[in-house]
Amino acid sequence: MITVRTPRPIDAPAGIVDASGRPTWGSDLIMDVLRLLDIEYAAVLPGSTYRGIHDSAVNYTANRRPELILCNHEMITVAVAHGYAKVAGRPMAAIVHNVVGLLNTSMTIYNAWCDREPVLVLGGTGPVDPVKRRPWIDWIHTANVQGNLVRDYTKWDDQPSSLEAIPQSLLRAYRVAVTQPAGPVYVCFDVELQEKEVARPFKLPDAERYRPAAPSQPDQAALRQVARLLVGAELPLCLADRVGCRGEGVRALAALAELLAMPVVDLGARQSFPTPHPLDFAALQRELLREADVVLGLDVVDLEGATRLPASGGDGATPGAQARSQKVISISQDELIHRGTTADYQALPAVDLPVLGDGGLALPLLIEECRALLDGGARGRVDRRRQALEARQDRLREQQRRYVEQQWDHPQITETRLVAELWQAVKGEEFVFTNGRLRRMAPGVCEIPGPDSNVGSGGAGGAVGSATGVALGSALALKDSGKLPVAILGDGEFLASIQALWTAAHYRIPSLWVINNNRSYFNDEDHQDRVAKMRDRPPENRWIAQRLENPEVDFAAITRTFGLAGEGPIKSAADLGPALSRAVEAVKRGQLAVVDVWTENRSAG
Ligand SMILES: Cc1ncc(C[n+]2csc(CCOP(=O)(O)OP(=O)(O)O)c2C)c(N)n1
Ligand SMILES: [Mg+2]
Repeated sequence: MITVRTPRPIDAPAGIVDASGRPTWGSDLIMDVLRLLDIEYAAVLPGSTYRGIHDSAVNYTANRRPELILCNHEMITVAVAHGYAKVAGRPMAAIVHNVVGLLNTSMTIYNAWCDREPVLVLGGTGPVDPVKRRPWIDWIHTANVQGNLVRDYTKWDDQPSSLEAIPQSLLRAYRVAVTQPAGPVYVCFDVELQEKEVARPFKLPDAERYRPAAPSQPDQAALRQVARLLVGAELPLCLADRVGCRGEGVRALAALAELLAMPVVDLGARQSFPTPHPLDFAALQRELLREADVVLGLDVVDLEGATRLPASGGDGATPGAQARSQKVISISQDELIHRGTTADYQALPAVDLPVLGDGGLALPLLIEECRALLDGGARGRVDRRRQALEARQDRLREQQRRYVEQQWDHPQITETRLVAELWQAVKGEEFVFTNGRLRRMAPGVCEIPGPDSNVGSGGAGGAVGSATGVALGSALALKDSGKLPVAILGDGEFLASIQALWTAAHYRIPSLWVINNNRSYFNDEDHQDRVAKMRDRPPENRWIAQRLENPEVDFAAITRTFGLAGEGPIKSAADLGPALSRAVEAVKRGQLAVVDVWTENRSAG
């Protein structure tokens, strides 16, 4: 438990702050509405096109709710807001400079879009009126229409053209962003509108009357059909991905799984199904898919991919569930957000029983429906299944233990050993994993007790650039919670937005970041190896323009230049445990700590 409380706010304004509560300028009004929406933070990288908003944030709302969080690249502002939303379950703002700042955010907006997380992206432009523009600079920093730059991967965008339109625009933006499926929105404010005087007293709307609707519950009759299939199944299998919008869904899923003795495969996009649970079978996804007669998909991002089995030859290209006599149920509402621009909607899955709605909300109703159907015969099947699965779980744990053993003493530290040592250092704490594929790196090692201990790893696969900011934003949401945020970052991911350390240092955002430093963009080194072999060319060249060697980056030294705790580079497994323990202590003192671990350059192919 982290006990240190950091003083807040960190950057308190000096001098006269307008505490009148009456907006004088357009941008005061913008801040009033952000207050109404109770936006806690706004991540910023400054720019003159929103200087009005910046002044109001400091001198009108006194840098409190929202408090400005200065970042050093616009992509980090949005990534921070994305990570915050994953933990807090509500949006914060990211405010960015006109065209150039917005263009810098584009990948991380897309990442939040694919993760279906709400972010309130705000920005300035202009002056929109060409007559008011200064030569050159105001022209290159004005777009027609600015929202177009991110329209394809935001849920909505707007550019209010009068003071009266500001509250409506922001209230709608918030509502659209958080309504499920959630996503980022963008609102642009003409510099002139921000700096326009509010001539008459302005009555702010009653935000209560513009609240977002609750997520939609699936149709009860459809759930009754789902229950019939599940209860009648020989082996029902649950593929669980986002499982509704927040952790309650995962908790209800555990109850349903127990009722039916149904194995659960957590696909990892959002919060975790408890890994110590006897029905956690994430490691046996393919094996169980071959056997299951009913598959229940809960908010699965890529259901077609998740139900696909590799051909016996093993290229992964054979169709999955479609080819077998298996009933597939999908509870999801993702279709409501599909667009044609990018294919983040994934391959079209064959589904026997599609159910539209929030998977998390479906579960309590589904439990009731299943209970009502569980007669003697069904109970007998459930009991037999429970016993068989228990034995299987024991075998699985044994296999995982053996795998960890094999990975233990290598000449260089393996990813598995890294995670195992990290687990020893954090298992006594109230931890939250904010990045890192723990199950893949070290199967069976970490015991994630439930959804509140792991934020999941959904998104656009844009970790190079977004992972560090997302981890920082998750830690920001956990600040003062007493919990220990823990991220495992690749060296490539970390280096792409390493300047996030400044924000962590300035705002005293504690977190433990362990760098899985294989001195390479290894994922792609692996690809080069494969393609060279396919072409009968020398795979020995796979390292060129992939390795981060000569010079190797000293992440711990860089970290220390920000006044933060840096450990490493750790090259020997014996040094890892003590370094991690020291780092955990630094985090408890309210600091971010980086542990740079030199891991194995796995041999490709
Ligand atoms: C924005 C972006 N650029 C490039 C990639 C391609 N890519 C995927 S993983 C990866 C390597 C990342 O390196 P690192 O974080 O060190 O992880 P490693 O593969 O070495 O474990 C790259 C370059 C990407 N996914 N996103
Ligand atoms: Mg790497």
